[in-house]
Amino acid sequence: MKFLNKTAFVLAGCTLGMAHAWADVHVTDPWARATVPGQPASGVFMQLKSDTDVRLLAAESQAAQNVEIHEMAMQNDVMRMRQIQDLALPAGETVTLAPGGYHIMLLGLAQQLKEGEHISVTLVFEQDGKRETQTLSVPVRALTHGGHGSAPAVQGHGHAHGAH
Ligand SMILES: [Cu+2]
Repeated sequence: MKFLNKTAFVLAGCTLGMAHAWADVHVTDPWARATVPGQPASGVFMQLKSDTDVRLLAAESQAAQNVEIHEMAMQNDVMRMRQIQDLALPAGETVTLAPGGYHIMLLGLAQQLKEGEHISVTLVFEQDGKRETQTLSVPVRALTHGGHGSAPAVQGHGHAHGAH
């Protein structure tokens, strides 16, 4: 009896979940970092919050040849970035993509990203094996740094780590 009750409860939960067809992922304050001429890569940042458990699987943009999801992590006392397969968005939690942390990496930029312009970035989410996309108009902003201009580009494997 106890078992049956529990089953009924779980089923009810599923039905409720299906009622609001798909995850509502709220995107707050998206921005892409402005680049200097010839700079091959840049990052896109934002805050993501989903009502249900969702994963960010990928991102796409006309602005770059390749778009990857990256994280920054300490490795032998050096901050390095690496590609991750996906980024979990636990229900109700705000996940921040910011310089020095998770970011969407634009590799092979089609052109310079200038402050004030917008680029189109499509996010691909997955929930229960289903995919949904959300396309954002992302403003380009310069990083307000204390120093002069952008950090020098350090050659990593393929792209400039200094661009972060
Ligand atoms: Cu990166």
